[in-house]
Amino acid sequence: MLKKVSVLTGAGVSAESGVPTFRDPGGIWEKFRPEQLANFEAFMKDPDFVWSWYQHRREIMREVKPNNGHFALAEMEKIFPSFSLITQNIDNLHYRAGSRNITELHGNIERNYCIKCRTFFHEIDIQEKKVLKCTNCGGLIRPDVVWFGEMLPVKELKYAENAAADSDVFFTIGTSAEVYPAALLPIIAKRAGAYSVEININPTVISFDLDETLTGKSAEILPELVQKIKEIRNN
Ligand code: BJW
Ligand code: ZN
Repeated sequence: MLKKVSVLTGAGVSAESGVPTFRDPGGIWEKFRPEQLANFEAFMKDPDFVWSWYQHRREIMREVKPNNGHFALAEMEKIFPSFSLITQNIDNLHYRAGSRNITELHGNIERNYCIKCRTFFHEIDIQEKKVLKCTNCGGLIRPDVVWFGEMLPVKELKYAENAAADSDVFFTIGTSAEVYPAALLPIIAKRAGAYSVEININPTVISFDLDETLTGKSAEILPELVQKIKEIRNN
């Protein structure tokens, strides 16, 4: 019996909720290149601009709801004795769908901290288009997300690498697998002997390295998959 199942998700999982992806046509990076916005230098150069972009995305993320793909993953957590959900997403939708064992590799847009004294700020007025200043020290407040050139959170990355290496089955869902080190996780899992499955609407740079690719929308494929797993387990 399959005991250890791990999943890596990316922006595609939230696409059907209405959250734009990064690298698809119509995605975020069509208007703004990542190096313009998702790095610390850009923030220091024009904090109000980068801040207003995150405020815009907070607005979107507060309006949207988890989709059937998120809910199916939350159900899978209840089915398998060991289930790790590793996400690159910062949008909280896995949590809102009921998943609990979540490892966030790229942070969370609802958390923010002062770049000087590291005080955290969770309640952000989304109307505020200019960057907020720390009430303790006056430092700039930034979102607690991982920008290019920044280290991923050490504990989370270690957990993800161990889970990948220890999986019987590893799912890679809705990610272009172009951003490292997250993109290495499916490869770590495959090399360690996991049955590696990708779910995506398009082929990706890692498709040929994996055992199986299920082509289609995660919000459609994942509920069908959960249904099948339940049928197999009931027989
Ligand atoms: C659907 C669907 C549907 C659509 N159903 N599917 C090794 C080689 C080269 C470079 C590097 C390297 N190691 C590190 C680097 C540098 C860099 C990097 O990876 N660069 C690459 C671009 C080459 N990495 C870093 O800098 C990382 N830090 C690091 O490595 O630290 C150590 C270090 C420091 C300094 C020097 C060297 C090492 C940090 C990476 C941080 C990434 N941050 C972002 C922004 C987060 C905050 C924010 O949101 O604003 O994270 S970038 C962005 O990309 C975001 C995402 O989490 C991440 C991945 O994107 P994702 O989720 O895959 O989205 P898309 O749009 O790319 O793909 C969507 C997919 O869904 C597509 O495939 C669609 O087909 C599919 N899809 N609808 C199913 N309905
Ligand atoms: Zn401060």
